[in-house]
Amino acid sequence: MAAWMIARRAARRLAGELSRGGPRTWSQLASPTGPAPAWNRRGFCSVRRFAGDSAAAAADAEEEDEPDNGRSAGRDQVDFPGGKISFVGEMNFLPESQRERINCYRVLDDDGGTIYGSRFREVSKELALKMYNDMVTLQIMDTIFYEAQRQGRISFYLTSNGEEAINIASAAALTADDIVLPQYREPGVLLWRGFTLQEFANQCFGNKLDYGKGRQMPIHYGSNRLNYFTVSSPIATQLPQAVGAAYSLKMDKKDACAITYFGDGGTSEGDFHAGLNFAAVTEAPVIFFCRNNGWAISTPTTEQFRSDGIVTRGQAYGIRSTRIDGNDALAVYSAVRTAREMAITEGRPILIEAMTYRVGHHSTSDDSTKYRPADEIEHWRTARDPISRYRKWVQGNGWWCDAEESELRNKVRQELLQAIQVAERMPKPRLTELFSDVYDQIPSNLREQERSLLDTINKHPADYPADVPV
Ligand SMILES: Cc1ncc(C[n+]2csc(CCOP(=O)(O)OP(=O)(O)O)c2C)c(N)n1
Repeated sequence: MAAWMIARRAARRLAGELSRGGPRTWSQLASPTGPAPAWNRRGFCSVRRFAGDSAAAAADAEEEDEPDNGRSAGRDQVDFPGGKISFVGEMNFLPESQRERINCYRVLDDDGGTIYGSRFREVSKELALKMYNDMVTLQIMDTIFYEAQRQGRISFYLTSNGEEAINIASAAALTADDIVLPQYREPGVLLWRGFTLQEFANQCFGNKLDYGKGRQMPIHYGSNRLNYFTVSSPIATQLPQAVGAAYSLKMDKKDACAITYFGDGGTSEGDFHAGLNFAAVTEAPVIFFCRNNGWAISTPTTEQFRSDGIVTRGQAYGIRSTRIDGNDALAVYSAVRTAREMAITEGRPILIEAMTYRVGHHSTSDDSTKYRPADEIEHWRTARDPISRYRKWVQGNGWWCDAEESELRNKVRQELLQAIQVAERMPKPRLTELFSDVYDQIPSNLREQERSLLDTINKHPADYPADVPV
């Protein structure tokens, strides 16, 4: 035991013995005869054990041995607003971090074998293959749309490279009634729900079949039919909205939850904090799914926050939280299914932090080799690729072979090229759509802007794109 720990223990004993009846140990506090601390009564302990491994057990043992988290053996309790709190004779600052980082739930090792003793939710052959199919489809979709942007056929694109397991396995663990409020790097959730390649292409080309009528940048997908809120550019705005949606599901006693996705960068927004607090207080059945991919455009997580990632923040807001390997499809699937059940049956928010890496550039407007080493990207693209890891597991079960692989890749490629051709030829929405749908009755100032736009086009027709009908 470190010298400072011995000294602190001695001080604690002294302080306890000077007060009435001597000190109580952590185990006494947690024992059936003593009052269990609030965090224990809420079941945080058992949740940690479910997700944990020997490291969690070691951490538990350490807690019994040496409490240093401000919940230690105090005797006199006072009813402050919000509940009883113990007094201690020692000034106690909560440490800024735990001695060990929170561990990470994983099922598949890097070679696609299941880790001995890992617990995970059963995945049937049919489900496993649909998951694999969609992960590959998402990867091909990213490659082809990215190329289309480079060819100048669409104005913008953003890939989910390296986050295919997060996209598809989390979607697979939900039901169609669950409401999705995405950031922008989760089109795979929509793909899983049945958004067609043609629908993706229509949105990216902003043609007249795009549900947003060409008014949003590419990749801002949305679908009423599939319970998928439209992506909005300002990050983290979807979090408080997700809590509202989840709360309404709870009021209606629906067997459904809301799930909202966001990146590590999104957690610096005020909306992240408002959303978590709002959810904890209203006990809304919402899953906060954080994709911690290490980067927010060019800002690494080391410059984004000093906490042990995102998972620790959940507990600070009174939200049950877990950290998982986001590149492990089975871990993602198991965690989201379990989170979903807890959220709905217990009426509570859950936070999941999925550790991963953004393999692609932030978007087509970015060149990430300017701020991170190319070999780091290459390592994650190859050695840590979630698709090949999952494929090894699927293939190891005898469910997949090389011939099926090339057939699938060719088929998806063909379908996508066809969808792009159709989307590109489809006329654009009329210009007047720019002004519709915001207000029930278009107000006079917007009418005025519409007239002014038409006048300008009439005066300078050559400066206006010929393929947009006026
Ligand atoms: C409110 C707001 N602030 C800043 C931006 C600019 N911006 C767009 S994406 C982005 C980084 C987001 O990073 P992260 O949440 O980690 O998601 P990732 O792109 O890594 O998936 C920023 C700062 C924005 N869109 N909205």
